[in-house]
Amino acid sequence: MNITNAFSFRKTSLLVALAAMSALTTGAAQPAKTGGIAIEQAWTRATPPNAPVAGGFLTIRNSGDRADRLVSVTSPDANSVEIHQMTMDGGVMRMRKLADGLPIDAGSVVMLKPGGYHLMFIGPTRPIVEGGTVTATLRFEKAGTREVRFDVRALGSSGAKPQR
Ligand SMILES: [Cu+2]
Repeated sequence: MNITNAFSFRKTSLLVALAAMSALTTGAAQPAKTGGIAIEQAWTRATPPNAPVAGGFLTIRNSGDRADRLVSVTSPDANSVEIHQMTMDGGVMRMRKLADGLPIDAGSVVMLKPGGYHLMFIGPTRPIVEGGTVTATLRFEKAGTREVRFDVRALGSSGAKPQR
């Protein structure tokens, strides 16, 4: 694919994505509920061109009286999405995939943020640019699936806690 084709393909994808997203709820402005699960403050970070991964951050609130679990995530904007945990290992930050998903206890609020739990968008299928959005479908064991829109913040944006 030459540069001209790559550009027009990306532009078309972006337009299609924008059209599709108008039907979705937004994580930041309108927390939507399914069962006891509410998603808030979903955001990601702009990435340099051809970045292999991008982090996804959000707050999951379980106002119900039963424990739930985020079991899997898919996105049209990435080849795959994993649920990761960042840990300190001998002074080195490492991340690992949570193979069994992320437990969301009854009545709890779980924050996915830089330096902690996060979603990992692996192999973005289009550039993730500031001011844009990334969409994903989160599947919970009990609450079912949720469409979430992640606002794209500036490259290097750290949220509440610096990652570097
Ligand atoms: Cu990760």
